Amino acid sequence: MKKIKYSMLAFLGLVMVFTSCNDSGKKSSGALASNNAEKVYVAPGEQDEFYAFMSGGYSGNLTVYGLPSGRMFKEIPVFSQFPTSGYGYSEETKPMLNTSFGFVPWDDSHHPDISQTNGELDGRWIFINGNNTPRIARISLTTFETEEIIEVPNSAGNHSSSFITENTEYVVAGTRFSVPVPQRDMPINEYKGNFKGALSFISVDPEDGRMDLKFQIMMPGFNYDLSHPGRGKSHGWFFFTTYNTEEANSLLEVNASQNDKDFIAAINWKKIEEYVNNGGGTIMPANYAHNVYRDENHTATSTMKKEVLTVDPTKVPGAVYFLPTPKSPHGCDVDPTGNYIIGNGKLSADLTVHSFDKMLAAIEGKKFDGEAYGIPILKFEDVLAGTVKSGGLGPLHTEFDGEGNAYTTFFISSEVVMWKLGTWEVIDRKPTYYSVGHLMIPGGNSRKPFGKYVVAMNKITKDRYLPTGPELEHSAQLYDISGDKMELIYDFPTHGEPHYAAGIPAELIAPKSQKIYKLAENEHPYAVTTPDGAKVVREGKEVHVYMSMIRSHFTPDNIEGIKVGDKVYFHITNHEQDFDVPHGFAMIGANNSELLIMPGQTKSLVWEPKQEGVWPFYCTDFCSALHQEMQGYVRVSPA
Ligand code: CUK
Ligand code: CUA
Repeated sequence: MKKIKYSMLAFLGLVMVFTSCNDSGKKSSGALASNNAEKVYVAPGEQDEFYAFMSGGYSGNLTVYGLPSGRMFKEIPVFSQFPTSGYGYSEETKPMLNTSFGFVPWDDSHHPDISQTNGELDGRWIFINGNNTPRIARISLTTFETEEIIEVPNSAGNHSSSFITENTEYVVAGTRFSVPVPQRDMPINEYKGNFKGALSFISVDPEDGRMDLKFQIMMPGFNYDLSHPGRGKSHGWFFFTTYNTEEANSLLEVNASQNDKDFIAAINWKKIEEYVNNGGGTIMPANYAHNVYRDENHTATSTMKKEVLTVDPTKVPGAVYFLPTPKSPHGCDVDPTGNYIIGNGKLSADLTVHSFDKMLAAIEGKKFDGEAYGIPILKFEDVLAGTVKSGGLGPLHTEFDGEGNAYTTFFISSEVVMWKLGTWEVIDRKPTYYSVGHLMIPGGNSRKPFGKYVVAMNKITKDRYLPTGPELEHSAQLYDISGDKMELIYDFPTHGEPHYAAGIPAELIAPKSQKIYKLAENEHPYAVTTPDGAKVVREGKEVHVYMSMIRSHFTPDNIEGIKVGDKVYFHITNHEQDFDVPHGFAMIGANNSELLIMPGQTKSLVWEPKQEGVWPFYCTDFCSALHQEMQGYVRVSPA
């Protein structure tokens, strides 16, 4: 039924498009607007066709949207404390935010990527990087909870992350800043030749998704900006854009943009994997946290690791090459066939497309143009597949529709340009409002893109929404790409700063994510699985309240015998077994957070009463007609 509707609309679109040539894009004609409204309209009771997972940028989280409606469904806390659910405040989740720098309850998340099997999205997990305090998180696409966070040592500005190889063998993280390795006190102006750039390969267990930092490649001290795995024929390789190959320690333009060309680093990770499997590499001391949230008892554990396996790339002949790429390339994208590697010089107009086949031929023929720190540099002309004369300015990122077309964002000229792989001709261009960063097509960085929509994530919002003080939420724009040309059909606000997003058909996720934690399987050490099990246990100055909750009562609901100066742990088990019936818990004067406890789950919150009296607590999530009856008191006596 949907198909019929779309083709009819496409026909209408042809008629309507002439009424809409309005460059400001602000006020389309009423007729066009209603046509587009139908394309994004999801009627009451119907559901969206795609999930879109958008990075939260400086919110440190991941937000979940529906496409085409642009409705936000959820904010999943990842690197930031989140009082809405108690993530990072509850005893169970606090360890998730441990790092070698201590408890770090914030980060800057940039690039989500969904796990893959044979180069296609499999919808099991989504990974995202913490850019500031280098971390990679794995989020379950069944529970929509963060299950694991691993810190990346020897990294600083974890930007070239978190991208997935085509069977999720590795989630890969590259450092934006090169730093002294190991970290030490040294003059900053001795950067050149002394700082290192670590590229980290974190293995992913195919069964449970557990991450493990398998090896780090210690590269020359450039900035490693973005990366992309090889696909299909280039599976086994990974490509990283670099800038500041001058190795300047101060990046005023005069310093860092002297070189006409920087590099794309091509890494044959299978070769390096073989090398380390045969005992190659050097174990170095390194402190980093590995935090795992365990499903059986809903409790996180944090382990501090002490060493890491490092690889000097010059010790593995044939594993690493540099591909010269003009003008400080930013985005690095590989097309679904795996042959084309696109590096967009952010200070240029043209897009540079390298050929994987030509790269292999040049390596075979040993046609090098010198070397950098022992790493062979290939000749630009030998690896170049083509140049897209875009007519735009400031190209950043490229996605693919699976039908031979590529879509590239232009930050400076504020547009998305659609072009053809192989002929390099520009097919279409549409303005964005304003200054687009990344874009996303569902599956658009995999071997099997789903086409249909492209979402542009814009850096500047200005006049698109009602003003909300000096800052507006960032703006996403939805383009219909099911026709021959792109058509802007919708604007919607996004939360934090979505740098990148990952989209996937709803049918790959929705059926399995109606998850219920079975009360009978709750192995939390402080769980009470029947209301009779509720109790208050004193251990010196610590008091443990084993509490149960079910519509519409807490057991126990009157607690006495607490003294000022005690440390009271509320361990609360939700006895509901219905989908979507959490209960909340909040205590007056508690200076931490509430808890939101899912059916079958146990969560714990610490409260340290400062004043004597009789203090209430209550359920914060409206759960039944007797929600307001869901309350209790704690009596606090003098110490
Ligand atoms: S990005 Cu992180 S600075 Cu172009 Cu992937 Cu926005
Ligand atoms: Cu339980 Cu409101």
